[in-house]
Amino acid sequence: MLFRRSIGLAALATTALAIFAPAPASAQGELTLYCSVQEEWCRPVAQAFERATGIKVAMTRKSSGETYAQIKAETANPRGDIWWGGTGDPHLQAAEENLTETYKSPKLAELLPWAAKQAEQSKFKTVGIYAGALGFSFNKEQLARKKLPEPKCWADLAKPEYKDEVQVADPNSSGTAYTKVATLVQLFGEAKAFDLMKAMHKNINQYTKSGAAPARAAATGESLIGITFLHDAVTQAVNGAPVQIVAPCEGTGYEIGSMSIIKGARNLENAKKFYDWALTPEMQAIALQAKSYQVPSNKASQVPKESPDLAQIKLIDYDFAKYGSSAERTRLLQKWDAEVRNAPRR
Ligand code: S7P
Repeated sequence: MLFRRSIGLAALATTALAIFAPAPASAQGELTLYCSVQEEWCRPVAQAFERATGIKVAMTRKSSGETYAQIKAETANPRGDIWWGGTGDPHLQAAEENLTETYKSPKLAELLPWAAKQAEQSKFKTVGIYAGALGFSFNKEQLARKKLPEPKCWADLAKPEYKDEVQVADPNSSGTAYTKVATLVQLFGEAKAFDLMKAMHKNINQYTKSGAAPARAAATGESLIGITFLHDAVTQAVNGAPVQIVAPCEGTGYEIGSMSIIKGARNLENAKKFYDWALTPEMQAIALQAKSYQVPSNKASQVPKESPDLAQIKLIDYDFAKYGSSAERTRLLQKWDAEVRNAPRR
């Protein structure tokens, strides 16, 4: 996959004016937005869409796995219109299970190949909106105080000297943590990956609900090490936290953050309006205000200078078709619950 830094600022000016023009006087209806990025990014997105269109947005923020489960639970009586953000695997699973609508946005031609491929692969039931690599960060001050060596590799996180020093989310609720499970399986093979996760389990101080929480815990020193997407650790570094960000030495996986229209959406036309808007460079630029440093999917979007340079990271050829399939995601989560979550910690 080709990740590139693209700049198209000049091209944005005209559409930017249209997108951020004052709200039309008359109300244009409603939109129920299920948002799976950080709250700090969800809020300005909802507000900017309201300003641009006059459509009233009811937004709920939940992690990727939780949102997938909610949409599935609401199949008989869908409440959400659009699911924006969150890792691609559960969006692909929702597509396969026919929980999301087919939509070919006129904006698809403006997307980078990895984002358009996500749409083609799902028969246009989801689409890529950003990308980001997985890794970890550690608190440099705590590391020095505890006189511990710098962790550089996935395998280091299983070493006894890091007992109770590692935090990661639960892959059932968190797309980030499921990406970690799928990444380790693809890097090491399933048997070795599960052995590694069982060994790491002894070092885990908490399985959080949200994927980005461990980056905040590493930033404050509540946990020495946090496994997250690298861009979530960059947010902490930009805020001045004493963290070191690590792309693991063995290589790592990545996400294609995605967006899907929910099957049976009550406000389908408004969901399509949001979808088209969310693929524009103007909308994708809101990420920067929210200190979110993923690589955006529109070719003309500016990649923030703070974003981890994916071309410089040893990325695996993540098999989204397999690890985003209903059978594989369900199987791996059950196996993780049985063999890792419930494994002894001593
Ligand atoms: O906004 C940051 C981010 O890491 O959060 C999304 C994530 O799926 C939501 O958190 P969960 O791990 O709790 O599901 C990512 O898609 C996104 O890059």
